[in-house]
Amino acid sequence: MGSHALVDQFLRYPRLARTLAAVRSYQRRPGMPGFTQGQAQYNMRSAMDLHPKAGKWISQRAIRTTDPMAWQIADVRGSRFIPAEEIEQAVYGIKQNGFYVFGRTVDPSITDAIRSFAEQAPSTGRGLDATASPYPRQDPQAGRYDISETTALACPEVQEFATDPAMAMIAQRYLGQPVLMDEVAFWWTTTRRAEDANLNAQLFHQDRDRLSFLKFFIYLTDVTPDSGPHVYLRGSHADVPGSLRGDGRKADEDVRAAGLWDGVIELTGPAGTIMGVDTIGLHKGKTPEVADRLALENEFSTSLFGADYERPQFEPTDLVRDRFAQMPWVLQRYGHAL
Ligand SMILES: O=C(O)CCC(=O)C(=O)O
Repeated sequence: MGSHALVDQFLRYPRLARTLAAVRSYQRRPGMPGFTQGQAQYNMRSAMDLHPKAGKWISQRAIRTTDPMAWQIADVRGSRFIPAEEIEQAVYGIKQNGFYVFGRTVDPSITDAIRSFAEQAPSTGRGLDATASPYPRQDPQAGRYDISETTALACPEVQEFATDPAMAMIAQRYLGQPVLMDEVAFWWTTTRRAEDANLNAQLFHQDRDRLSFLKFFIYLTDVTPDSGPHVYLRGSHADVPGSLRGDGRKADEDVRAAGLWDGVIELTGPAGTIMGVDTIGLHKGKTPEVADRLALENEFSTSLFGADYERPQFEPTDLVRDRFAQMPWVLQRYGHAL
């Protein structure tokens, strides 16, 4: 290790201490603080180089939510995505491997509705200098097209997915702290522009926008090894060698060089497949070769400390109003729309 790298390694410890203090101060602010200072975001990401569990460690020490409402979750039997009887198994599977693929696929009437919505919704091609417009499925120009959260929430089934109580319950049990729903992402990946792998999250990386979080993905198209599966390094949520701990993208070669390629899993499945994934573990999307992929994702985290977040405006369905009444803390980011 060069002297610069050694100094940087050492500096992660004071950055960890500063992050603990910054999170405590953030949590003391009333309501939902608007943003986290850039330097504090940098310190957090840098401290997370120390170990894949560093963010969870900080979260457990710095975030003490006293509001009893924070634990309250709507009836999990109301979920049309996750069977209530699979919740414990899912928590166990994520703890063991870093991910869990649910045994049941979602009813095609739901996936068809979400996919039809995505076929006409405005989306933005990464790396293109163009305004949002419907995904040009027959002739895409970019490797990834993102549909914004505000746009996505015009679809009632996306609202239902975003506010799912069973997913909130799994995140709460897995992370051992109250969680709030902090992000919805919705995107197509295409067979084009494989050279933009970095831009399109198709190189291994850890997510570090928050300290402690869990994501759920649903495929809205059939996903085979050739059509862009989500790829995960089994067990990397719990530990990885020093060579793979830094922030930023890593090539497949880096994972091979660490002798870990046997642990790389491609998560395939038909439209309607759902998975819970701790994306502090090393993961990526695989560039599709034969067909595009549509995926929808939500994230639950223990705090909004970290990356800037949106407060989308949308017209809530009756179901979402009802869920908000039952779990206002979990859904607080949508409070202004309700
Ligand atoms: O496309 C995928 O499966 C992974 C995407 C991802 O890791 C990201 O957007 O950060």
